[in-house]
Amino acid sequence: MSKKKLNVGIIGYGFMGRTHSNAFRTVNNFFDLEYEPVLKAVCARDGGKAKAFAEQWGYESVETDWKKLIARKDIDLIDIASPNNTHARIAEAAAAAGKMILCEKPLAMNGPQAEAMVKAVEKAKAPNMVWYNYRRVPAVTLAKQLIDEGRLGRIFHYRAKFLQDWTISKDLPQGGAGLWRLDAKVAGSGVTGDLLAHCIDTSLWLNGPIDKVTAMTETFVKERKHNLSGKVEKVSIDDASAFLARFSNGSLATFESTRYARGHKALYTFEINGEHASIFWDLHDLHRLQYFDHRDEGLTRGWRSLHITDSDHPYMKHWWVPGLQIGYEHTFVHQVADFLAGLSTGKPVSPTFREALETQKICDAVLASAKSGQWTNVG
Ligand code: SOE
Repeated sequence: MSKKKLNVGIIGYGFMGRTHSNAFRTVNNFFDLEYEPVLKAVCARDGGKAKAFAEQWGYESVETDWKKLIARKDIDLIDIASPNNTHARIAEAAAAAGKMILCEKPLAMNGPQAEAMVKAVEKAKAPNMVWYNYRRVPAVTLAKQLIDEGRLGRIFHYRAKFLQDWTISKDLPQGGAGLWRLDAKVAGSGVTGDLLAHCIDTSLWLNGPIDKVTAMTETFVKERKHNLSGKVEKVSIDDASAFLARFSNGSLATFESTRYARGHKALYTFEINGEHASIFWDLHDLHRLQYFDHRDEGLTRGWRSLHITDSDHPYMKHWWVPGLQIGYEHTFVHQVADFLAGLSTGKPVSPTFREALETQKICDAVLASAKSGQWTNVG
């Protein structure tokens, strides 16, 4: 069957530009879908780098102005893989031009900006989705299935952390390519929007809404040289952020993220404790789900280490033979596959901009609480 072509214009060629491009290129090899992404154009201010990226990944053309990309009649979908401070204006213009929109996380710099983006895509009825990719790790998707089936029973605790260590050196500059995550004017916030946003997104999906939070943040290195100005400037991002939360279902939660946990490169873990069963997941061992069920027979009761590689497991029948594992990049492929399948059924695919707005509101509440020292209601 010949596929319906979906012409993609991507903005940005960094780390996320690569993960998304790989997903667009790979998806139809493994998933049987009505739609097929076509890598039409890559857009970035640096024309030389954009051209090199286009050659490497197979994009047909290059633009250096995102407004021109959006104005092109041959582009169906705008994929925003550029820094956070560009998301809102690109998404709003793309929606007004009738494009579909995929946006890298976090959706925006803050809640009000995200709210305007939601209005824009909903007014335009533009299919939209945010790349919170960890939902599509098969083990995490299975966790969702087990919770929805009621296997854990009433949930008491949710515990998540995302730890890194790459900004400990005070000699690391802020700003510019690769280091804009350290510049609050570009990133919006530090680890709250960059890392905790992942933990929050997964938790809302698995455990429902969060009502209130109390948080603390710290900026350990107060000044860094700025790559663009060449001057030493104040650091305004949060280097570390931790908060307590109360979910609407009555469960209690702790969330922690930092870029100062020496030895940890990307340790995202969560544990959920319910009345009957508990679940634990670790990004460093992403194909395993640890599961404890108190209803097991006493003699052999214990934590089970499930290897999520069988064809019964979420997404796995599309890949290799049972027992062979997949990795990080596949989560992006799954996300594109679900988005394309959603175009065929006409159903929105999660997380939509509206769903990602909830994560943004919680990030705002965390930052506000860290400032005021008070419990803060979400939204
Ligand atoms: C930061 O180092 C980062 O790349 C995040 O921006 C990503 O969202 C996360 O998945 C891995 O870490």
